[in-house]
Amino acid sequence: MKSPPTELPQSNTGLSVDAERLLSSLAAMAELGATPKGGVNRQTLTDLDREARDLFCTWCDEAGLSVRVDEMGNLFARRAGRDDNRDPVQTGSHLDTQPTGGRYDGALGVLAGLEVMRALNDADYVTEAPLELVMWTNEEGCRFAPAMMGSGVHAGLHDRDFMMQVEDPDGRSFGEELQRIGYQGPIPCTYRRNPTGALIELHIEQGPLLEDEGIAIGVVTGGQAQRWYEIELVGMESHAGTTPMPVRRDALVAAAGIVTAVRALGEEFAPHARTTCGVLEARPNSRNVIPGSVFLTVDMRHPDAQVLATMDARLRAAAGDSAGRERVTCTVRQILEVPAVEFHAEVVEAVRSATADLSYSHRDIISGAGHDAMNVARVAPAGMVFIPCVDGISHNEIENALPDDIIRGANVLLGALVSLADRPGLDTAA
Ligand code: HGY
Ligand code: MN
Ligand code: MN
Repeated sequence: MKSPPTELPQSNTGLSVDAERLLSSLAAMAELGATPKGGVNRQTLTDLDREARDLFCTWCDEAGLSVRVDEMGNLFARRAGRDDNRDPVQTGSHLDTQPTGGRYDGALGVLAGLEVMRALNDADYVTEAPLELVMWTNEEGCRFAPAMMGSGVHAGLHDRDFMMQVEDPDGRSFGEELQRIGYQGPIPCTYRRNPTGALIELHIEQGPLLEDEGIAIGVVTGGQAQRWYEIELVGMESHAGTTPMPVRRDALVAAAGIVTAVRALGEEFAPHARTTCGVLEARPNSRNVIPGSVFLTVDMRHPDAQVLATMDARLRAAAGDSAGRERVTCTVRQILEVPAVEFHAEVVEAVRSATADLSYSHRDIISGAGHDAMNVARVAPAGMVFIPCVDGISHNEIENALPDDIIRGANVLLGALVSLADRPGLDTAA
């Protein structure tokens, strides 16, 4: 693991984060859902998510932040500014994880944002515009699809009532679970009700680029487009021992053809395309019954929306062909479309100059993963900061980030947020 020099120079604002405090908050949060392999399983709206939210709110109270909860359970923790009429400069991320998630995906952005508030308190520094730390509900989308749900309703990309009735694999609805954990708030989940002057999200890169190049900070200029699909295949359940091969209508064989085609699409549209089948449920899932039906998910991404549209058409054709060969029915449902996003030039520049001010090595980078900041960018000035993660691994229990990288990222976040909050409001149209 090559990593940049370990000096952590002070910014010219004289402000800096408290490294030990941030690292111990990350360690404490990682205890909630800790797995034997060192990862975290803290899926959205579970009791562990509630514990994480409770801890987050306690820490915000201790830091003197006033917390409000919206209808989707998004949490907004506000630090007053000298001019409280200004739209707040926001930061934050998510606390929900994948089932085999890591300690930093999401939690880094939330807790580094909290550390920024704590560091400003230590310095008795009050920014011109208020600051807000946001914890978005259900960023991962693994228990309740789609991903980035809380920020998606906030930004007007998803309908709140539709999301409330989305069910998890056990048939529990999002709305019931949100109420059950006690985090369905009274505040409307709309951007208009919770405006953003500017937003910056700190996240691990979740890829190998920064580490491979020995670069400390990724100045994120945008995010790639992504589409999520659910595919239902229906054939004929039948006896594994008596049903002759030529008459079978095997939904799993049809699914296998689609999985192979999805992988081939990723290779055909290399080097930027990313294609994944993450969920495959064969029913009745009995070893001596020909699968009568299969549920399959597809995740496709590409920086160029046009190419992704081409891949969409190819996926649908391949699914139809594979189902046709096996004489099974095939339904392809697109459940998420995140357009490619370009972050706001002034926010990107604030990140770049905060990084340069600290003499950290940096490069521009496009996000391969989806993030809440990409939804917010649809309605307000937004940007992101990346730090390397070890071997570029994420969505895996061995996900790791080095302490010096974490502190560098948090110091860049501090400098960029203060810079944005102390200047006149951004031109939101830019
Ligand atoms: O899928 C993603 O890119 C994010 O981790 N939700
Ligand atoms: Mn994330
Ligand atoms: Mn993630």
